[in-house]
Amino acid sequence: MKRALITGITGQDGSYLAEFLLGKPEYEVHGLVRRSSSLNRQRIDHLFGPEPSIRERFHLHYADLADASSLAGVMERLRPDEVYNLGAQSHVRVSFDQPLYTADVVGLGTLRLLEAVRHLALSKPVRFYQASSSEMYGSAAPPQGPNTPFHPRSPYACAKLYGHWQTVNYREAYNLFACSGILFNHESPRRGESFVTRKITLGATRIKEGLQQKLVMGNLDAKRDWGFAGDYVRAMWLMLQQEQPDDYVVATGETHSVREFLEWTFSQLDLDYHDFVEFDTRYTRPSEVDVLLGDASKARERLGWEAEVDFPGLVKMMVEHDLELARREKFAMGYSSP
Ligand code: NDP
Ligand code: GDR
Repeated sequence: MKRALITGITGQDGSYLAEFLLGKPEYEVHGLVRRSSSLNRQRIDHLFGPEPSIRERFHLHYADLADASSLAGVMERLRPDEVYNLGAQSHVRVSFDQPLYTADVVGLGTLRLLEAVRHLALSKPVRFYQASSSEMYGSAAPPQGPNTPFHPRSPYACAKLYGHWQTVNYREAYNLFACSGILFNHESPRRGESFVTRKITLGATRIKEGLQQKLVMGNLDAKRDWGFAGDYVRAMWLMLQQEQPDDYVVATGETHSVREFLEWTFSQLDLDYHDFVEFDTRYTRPSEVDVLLGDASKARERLGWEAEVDFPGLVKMMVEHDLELARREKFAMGYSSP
């Protein structure tokens, strides 16, 4: 059996990656979880379902990226073959309100985990994946690819850049099999509710069902290269299966504005977004990333990776999912049958 350890397993990507690896019979998957006052495992609960061949290969352990001793303990106990570092305070806007916390978990947290991996690598081979981000390119002109200089524009992006360079340095200094995946935005029906795509699909479908009157948004002109999270976790795994460790950009190569995402979503529901969307500076950022557009040609050529879900397919998938949620919510409130 191959043993994988995932930080951030309760998040969007962690849940898709766990599913993807458990779909391979040779993998045992271990995830790190944090203690919270109420359970937040909705994205992975189904993996503890009736299928014993999955359930028996899936395990959770308490640890925190802020706590080096917990990481070292888990690493020694489990001795994994692959480590995927997906844990993070991943919200860019929130990182302006909590810059030190974000730097600690996202930046130093990566270093803490790398140290634990380095110690393990003294006694067995281990491969490490770092969840780097297109936010590291910040204000660099599009398209952004492996040779584009970084120019981060938020505490989150600065912390990710620190984690990225530590990953590169551990590869060079200690000959560690460490890869950094510079992933552009990727979304899904499991996307956190406060990221812009999910906020839009949740809001528009609730408006359609009469559960909400308006949607209050920030900068509609920002452009992002949006893909489907399910496609992107495949790229993470592929990076760790290569002969040599390297860094890769993962993106669709298409960019769309937040306004376009609104248009596509509302028009799918036969609504006009102009009738429902309001602006509030509460949702703008002190410094913005205007345009992200990734060049994933290296990932295509070396990993054979391709995005399978396109922009219209992504919007449709999210709208259909959230419309069903809104209908259930309405039914639960006693409006009508579903
Ligand atoms: P989410 O915000 O959905 O998930 C983040 C995960 O990190 C959650 O499981 C969360 O746990 C966990 N976490 C937060 N703080 C800590 C901590 N102190 N110790 C351990 N775990 C912690 O993020 P995504 O799944 O969208 O993203 C996965 C990774 O990829 C992140 O590192 C993100 O920054 C990065 N990334 C994401 C992109 C995207 O478009 N989605 C693009 C590029 C990079 P809990 O549930 O307890 O809060
Ligand atoms: P981003 O994602 O900052 O790119 O980081 P987010 O969805 O939060 O914002 C995308 C763009 O939309 C604009 N925007 C709004 N954003 C939010 N959240 N809420 C709003 O109401 C709103 N209105 C407009 C933003 O200003 C921004 O320009 C995501 C995260 O997943 C990171 O962890 C990851 O590293 C990057 O993607 C790649």
